[in-house]
Amino acid sequence: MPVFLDTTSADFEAQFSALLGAKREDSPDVDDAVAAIIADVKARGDAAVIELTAKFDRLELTPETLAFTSDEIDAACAAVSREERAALELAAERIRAYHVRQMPENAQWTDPEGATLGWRWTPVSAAGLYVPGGLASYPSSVLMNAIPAQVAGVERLVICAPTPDGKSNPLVLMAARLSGVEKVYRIGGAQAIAAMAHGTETIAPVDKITGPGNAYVAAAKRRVFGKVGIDMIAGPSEILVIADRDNDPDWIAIDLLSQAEHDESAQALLLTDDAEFGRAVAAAVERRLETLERRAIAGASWRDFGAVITVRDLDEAACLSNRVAPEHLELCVADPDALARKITHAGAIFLGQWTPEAIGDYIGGPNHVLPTARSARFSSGLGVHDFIKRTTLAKMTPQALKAIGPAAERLAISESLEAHGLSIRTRLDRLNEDAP
Ligand code: HSO
Ligand code: ZN
Repeated sequence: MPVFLDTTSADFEAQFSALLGAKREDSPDVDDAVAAIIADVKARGDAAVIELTAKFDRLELTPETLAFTSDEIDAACAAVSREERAALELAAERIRAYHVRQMPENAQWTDPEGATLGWRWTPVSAAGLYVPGGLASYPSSVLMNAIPAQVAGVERLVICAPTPDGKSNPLVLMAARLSGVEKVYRIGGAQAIAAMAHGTETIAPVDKITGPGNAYVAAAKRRVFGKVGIDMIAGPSEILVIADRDNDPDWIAIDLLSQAEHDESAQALLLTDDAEFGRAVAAAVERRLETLERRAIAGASWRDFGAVITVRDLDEAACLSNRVAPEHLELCVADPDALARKITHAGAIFLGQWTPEAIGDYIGGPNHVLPTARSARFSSGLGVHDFIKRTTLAKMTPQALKAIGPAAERLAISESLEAHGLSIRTRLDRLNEDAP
């Protein structure tokens, strides 16, 4: 059973704080092992990657077989059913259309002093995407990571996807092909992150690494940060649903379970202004859990971290939701647009009862790589911004330098940086000499 809270009860604050502060993930300390793997790959390149892959994935590779060949990818694509291909293509198209609109504009203007200023966006040259093996090998995540990079104009995009015992996921390869990925390497773990960050004889280094992974991958991403850029360190999935009584309890129940089934540490929360409706949803969850394929995972998540919270009204629900800053927020209420205006911290908002969160996981268009663990307070989901950087521009005319240079010189002198001051003064002096 999840916890049942009521904002009118005296101990609500304590219970809610406990819910917010619950440590959902015990991250094993793998940092020493990861440091050793990275050092090994740095020192021995391909040989280290190949040895580690044999050890961890029981797969014997050579420098020639590190990456899938184009023929192998063709064969994998041919194994994908027509329906799956069509679904993946529609998803790719919609995700692309959304992210194209995300591209920010360059800017340039001339201010009253005559200084021309601005900025210009340029893509990173090469990006590497990590795709986990096993249970969490999601083709949809390939699209969500690769397409923003492609839209941003990243020239070289590669994937590392472990294939334990040589088993690969054809849909992952198909998604890679649909999103302009140049090479897919069949390697994983910290060794894959190290190879992408530092490069080996056959794997060219990239500038930015994105994508989810296990504790080893997360630790490796933290360690290579600085040498390369990384996206976020994603935690277990979360969903918060705000629903009024005019919903089918079963719909809400299954929405909660849709994120609970990702991980035993996932968190699903329901906020409702009707206690009876809350109990009906909880009962529907139990019914669904009797048959759901992933009932062991979803059930554990719901039991350990789930909650049904009765609120006084929807305004209070919005306030509490903002304190949670959930990864996903569903607004199943009569006027979802009005309620959405009160939401200040959430990774993604799904408005109205016809917008289940799962639409956003696959096909809506927005990205499904979103901030977890309350980090929506200060960060956003993956997008084209993660693959571009801003270069600032400044151009002075003699008049502009004359107008604003003396203040710069003054500050340089105050900072005891003589050459700084002189680089301005010499020019100002010339302008004064040249003046009639
Ligand atoms: N909901 C997950 C992403 C995903 N769902 C992939 C299905 N496949 C991110 O929180
Ligand atoms: Zn999901």
